[in-house]
Amino acid sequence: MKKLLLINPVEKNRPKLHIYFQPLGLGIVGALTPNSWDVRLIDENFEELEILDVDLVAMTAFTPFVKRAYEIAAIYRQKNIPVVLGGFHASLLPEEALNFVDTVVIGSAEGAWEQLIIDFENNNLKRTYKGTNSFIAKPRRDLFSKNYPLASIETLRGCLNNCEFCSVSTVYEHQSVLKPVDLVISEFKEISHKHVFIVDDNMFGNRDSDRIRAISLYKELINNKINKNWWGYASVNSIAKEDELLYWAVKSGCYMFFLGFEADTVTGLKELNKRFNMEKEIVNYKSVIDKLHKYRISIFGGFIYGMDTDTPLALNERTRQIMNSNIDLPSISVLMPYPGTKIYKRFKDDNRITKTTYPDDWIYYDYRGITFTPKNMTQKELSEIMANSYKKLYNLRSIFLRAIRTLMITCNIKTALLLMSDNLMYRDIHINVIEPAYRKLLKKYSKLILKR
Ligand code: B12
Ligand code: SF4
Repeated sequence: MKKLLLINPVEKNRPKLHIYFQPLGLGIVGALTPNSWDVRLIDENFEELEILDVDLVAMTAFTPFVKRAYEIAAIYRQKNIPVVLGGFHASLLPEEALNFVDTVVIGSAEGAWEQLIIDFENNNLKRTYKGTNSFIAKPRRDLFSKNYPLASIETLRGCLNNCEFCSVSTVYEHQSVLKPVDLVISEFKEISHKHVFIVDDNMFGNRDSDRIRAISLYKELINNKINKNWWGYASVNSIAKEDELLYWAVKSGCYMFFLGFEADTVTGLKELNKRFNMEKEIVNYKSVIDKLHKYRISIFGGFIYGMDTDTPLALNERTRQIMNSNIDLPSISVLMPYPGTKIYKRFKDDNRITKTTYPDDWIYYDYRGITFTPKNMTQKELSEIMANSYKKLYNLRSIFLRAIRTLMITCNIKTALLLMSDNLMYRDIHINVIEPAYRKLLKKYSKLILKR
């Protein structure tokens, strides 16, 4: 029997938010592998890397974890075991990846992995494969570590929008495909976790057919008595119009939506090519927030700092606006020029990318790094603004008051506790003031709530 080793590489010494999210891509690769193969997954979120005697190694990697993937590849390649890399970073920079691994899979695993296995068995492994954006197999959930406190599921892939900072449309070539509802339901039936994260970038999609499908999916979750608590991403514009959708979403178990607000100004949204967050050239987030709260859905709101239209004054004002908003779980991050995005190209052309010693510097392309020269402030100023904003957003008083507000809005103690633990987790990541003993307690506590 041939042996395939899947590895989820994790860069150590960086914030550990990823320990909540199962590596779905590797689960799909496992599912596409013929039964005649023995498949094992080493997940560095929870396990130490082992050097095993296998026939083939396959890894996934986000940009900030790719350096670790290359390190692991070197170890296995030294033993003459071929290494394949897939996922976002390798899809965006296949030439770079090919310097460190034997084969790169660009885009989806589907349509590429099956051929790769045939070629491998025939001693004819190619350098690159390209997948097709489709749903063929359910991820092999038995491969995932039991330590993940919530399950992840995909119901659509890709996005038709074109935000300047985002790599999704590049990797999936501006397509968006829907997973058939019956396949999603049968996947939900295999999930034992009580809490589920729907990873789709834009749950309601862009087309009317996407919305109709979303409603039928929520109805089927109810008809099939799936009975999970779930959260997912939605775009501000689609959610503002969607009473029927919100009604069924909440009935089917939705307790939170992540909304990419990004900026609070018209100029900022235009810069990001995210005009669709505005209504008639006006940024009116309050009505969107109120609408979700009317349905007792809590809000995880994302904002970007450091755009060319941002000044120190404007950023302090953004923080003030977030503090005064009713967002239940605010998340702010520095604009990040990921490879393959339009913003990366623009900054590179202007000589503004400052972390360029690749692959080592890819580790900074995560929540905490500042990798470019901002236009209206220095990197130091931006870093100070971030630090001050984190302190304001995640001080214990703010977190506590936010939890009370969430409780009043959602009338759900579990949601309020869960969001409080998420806010504390962000405090831990960004301010780093939690003692190890409390950190352990926090982990246990959030696991306990997630189980119910
Ligand atoms: C869930 C998620 C997370 C989770 C973690 C998920 C995990 N498994 O670890 C969390 C919230 C922690 C997270 C964190 C981050 N994320 Co994230 N995340 C996602 C999201 C929304 C879904 C991922 C997912 O499960 N998709 C479904 C699975 C099936 O897709 P997939 O893993 O990509 O796999 C498919 C293909 O890539 C391919 N494939 C993948 N691996 C392999 C391996 C092999 C061998 C093969 C053949 C194929 C293959 O096949 C799969 C389909 O068949 C994506 C957006 C998206 N559309 O994917 C962003 C996304 C992947 N994240 C992104 C980023 C930038 C980040 C952060 C760096 C954010 C930040 N600023 O810090 C951090 C990095 C981690 C850290 N520092 O802790 C970017 C990646 C850009 C890049 N260049 O790497 C994305 C694309 C979002 C975006 N809009 O740009 N993320
Ligand atoms: S809407 Fe979201 S997933 Fe789509 S391009 Fe914009 S940021 Fe990316």
